[in-house]
Amino acid sequence: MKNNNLFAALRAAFPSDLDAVAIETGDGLNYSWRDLDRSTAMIANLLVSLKLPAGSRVAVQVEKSVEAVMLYLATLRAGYVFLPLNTAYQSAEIEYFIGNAEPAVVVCSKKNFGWVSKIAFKAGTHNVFTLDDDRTGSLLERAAHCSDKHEMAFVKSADDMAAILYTSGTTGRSKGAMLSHGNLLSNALVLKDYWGWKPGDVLIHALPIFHVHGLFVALHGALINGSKMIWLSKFDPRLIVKKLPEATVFMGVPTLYVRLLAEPGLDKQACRNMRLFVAGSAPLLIETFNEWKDRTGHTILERYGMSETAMLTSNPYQGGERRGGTVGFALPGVSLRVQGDDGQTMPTGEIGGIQVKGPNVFKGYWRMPEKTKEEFTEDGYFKTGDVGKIDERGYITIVGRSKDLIISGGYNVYPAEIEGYINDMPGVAESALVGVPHPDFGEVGVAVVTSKPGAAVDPGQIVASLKSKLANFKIPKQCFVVDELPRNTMGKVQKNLLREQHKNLFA
Ligand code: MLC
Ligand code: AMP
Repeated sequence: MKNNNLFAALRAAFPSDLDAVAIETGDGLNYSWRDLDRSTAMIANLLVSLKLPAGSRVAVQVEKSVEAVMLYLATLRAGYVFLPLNTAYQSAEIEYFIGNAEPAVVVCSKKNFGWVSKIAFKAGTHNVFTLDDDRTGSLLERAAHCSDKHEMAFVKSADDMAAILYTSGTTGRSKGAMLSHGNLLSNALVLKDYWGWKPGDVLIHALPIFHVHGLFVALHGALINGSKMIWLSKFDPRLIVKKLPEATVFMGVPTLYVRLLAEPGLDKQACRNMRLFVAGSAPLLIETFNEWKDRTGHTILERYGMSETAMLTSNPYQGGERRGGTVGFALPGVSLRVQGDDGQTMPTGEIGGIQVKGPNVFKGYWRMPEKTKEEFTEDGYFKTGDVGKIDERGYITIVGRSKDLIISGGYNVYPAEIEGYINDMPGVAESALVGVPHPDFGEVGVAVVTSKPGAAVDPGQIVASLKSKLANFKIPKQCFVVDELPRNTMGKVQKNLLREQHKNLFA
């Protein structure tokens, strides 16, 4: 019987020369494919020694490092479920995720062990390890005593869960999108082919590894092709420009491209060996697309995806034009349609809700069957919450979102969450968070707040108070206190008017 473990496919793609370099870090350390094999075996053996029940979640909030990748691969290898968490999350956020996911293992950085372990123990987690980006921590200390031979866990069904990614989705609190081994493998294989991965490719990996883009699209892309990665723990545009001549593939959110364009060293010569620049996670401005072409001679390939589905569409790698402002075509195996409010399929060029189906589409939200049901149509399409259109040549353009979501520098900010915190502050009557254009982050949140009669509310204090509770990228970049919020006849706050009013704040 076939083992559906995603790790089996990734391991099978390792090159025959296991001593070749698999990962080179920004500070010059080299890891061979053999190192990856042995270290993932040791960590997998440590996990197995804990005698965790099947389907156990391994929640991880650590700085980016090669060892963090090994932990991810080891979790797959041992047959458990990986749950990555943004390093910017603070205690209230972590408390929610750990409480909701009930992981059997939590791995955090040493500096956070005190508060994270308290939260974990309260939620019934008995195993809390530490891992720092300097290759220290109790996880590796314990794994060092384990064998470097490990028999991969047998994954019976491709539908078995491999990872949970928390996402704000369309409404409500963060929900855990359950991604299966089959979801992730099918997407990796489709992209390997569609983007023309080939022997000798070298990927510059500069994205965080707690979201789809860095963890799945970039990492799986290189691994399933047996390609070397230049592994940068932080996004450092100058270092990337320096490393470009050694690489062939780069992936980034639009903010990364904007910041790279500000580097004087970015030119055709630096990009002479590159064959592919991929952008996604947020809309890429046509100005950035054009400027990149002028400076480097390369046409950025824009693609579209989400946590619940991994990659859905892509501009062509070859055999067609990469059109700026569009996200290309539905990937092979993905069925994508644009639907109107009455459930009718929209004619060419007309705008509607984007719905998708395919082997890459997740099975549902963790322990939320009702919510899952709401997000799927009766004929099995997932409602993405994105609004778009398809032109006469089949190119898909995303024109907006029906979900109330701000995407800032590639990170999702869910206004209802921030508004909830602001509304609970003393003296505040109500609030609205809207996204406005920003030259660096693409879009940022701006808070508009009203006070209770007679109360004096200080915008600076609101921001300071949010900073103590929430991940930094969620903090509004500006806060205004006003007499009232604009409303329509139904009494609903007109966020479009607020967006319009503040659209030039950062111009
Ligand atoms: C950092 N800051 C942000 C921010 N990132 N503000 C708004 N939006 C962001 N994304 C703020 C911090 O709050 C802080 O403010 C200041 O910038 C410096 O913080 P930093 O951590 O030093 O920032 P920096 O390292 O420069 O990070 C910027 C970045 C990072 C663009 C490199 O945000 C990033 O890596 N983004 C990529 C996100 C990503 O991978 N998304 C993929 C999602 S997957 P202060 O005031 O505290 O100083 C997905 C599906 C798909 O969407 O299709 O791919
Ligand atoms: P996440 O929930 O973090 O997975 O974010 C997914 C969302 O990012 C999608 O639903 C889109 O709204 C947005 N997104 C991803 N790629 C693109 C893109 N190329 N252009 C516009 N929006 C994008």
